[in-house]
Amino acid sequence: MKIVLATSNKGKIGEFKKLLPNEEVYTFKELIGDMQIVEDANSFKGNAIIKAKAIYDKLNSQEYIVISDDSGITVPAINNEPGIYSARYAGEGASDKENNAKLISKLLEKNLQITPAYYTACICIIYKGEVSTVHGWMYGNVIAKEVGDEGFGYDPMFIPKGYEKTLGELSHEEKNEFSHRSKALKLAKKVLEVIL
Ligand code: ITT
Repeated sequence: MKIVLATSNKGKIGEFKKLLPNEEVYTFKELIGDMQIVEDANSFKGNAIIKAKAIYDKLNSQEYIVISDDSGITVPAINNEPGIYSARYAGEGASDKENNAKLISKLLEKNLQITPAYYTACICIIYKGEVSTVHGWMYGNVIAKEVGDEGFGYDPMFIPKGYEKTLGELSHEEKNEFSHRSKALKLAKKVLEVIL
């Protein structure tokens, strides 16, 4: 299978490559160069479709399976922020460090050292023009500080359910056993079994 990842996020690319060890995996940049995509839908699913379609249309080939991922962390105690705005919580183009700092300050404003949170991933697959979407979730708690340097994004602030360490302290292999992305990708593989 020739898979094209419709993402520029290095953390996602690393995880997808580990989760798809036996496939030919390309990033869209390797095939068509850089592209700015406006993600203006109001759901993970809507934005995942926008990204996959943009790359599928530009590639203009029946040869590749295009896979996009729209994801984020939701914290119910602070009005479900940052949700679909996770990548740009501290502003357009914000770094992971800046987004984490904003989340920490929002939690501390409400005096929350630890509170429930969950990650969502919506994966969109397009093959020969057919569009499918699947979701995966990972539940746990978010803490008002960063611990560990593994993973990316909000991982140093997230303690998965059943664990006492943050994802920043767990290995890629451990995270990939139960992450929102790996769960969605398992469903995506089932979809591919049907459409291929
Ligand atoms: P692409 O659109 O190019 O895929 P992006 O980073 O802009 O990259 P999203 O709009 O889907 O992608 O935003 C995802 C953000 O959610 C990401 O930047 C992180 O801040 C956060 N996130 C998603 N999955 C995560 C994970 O597994 N670990 C940590 N943070 C994650």
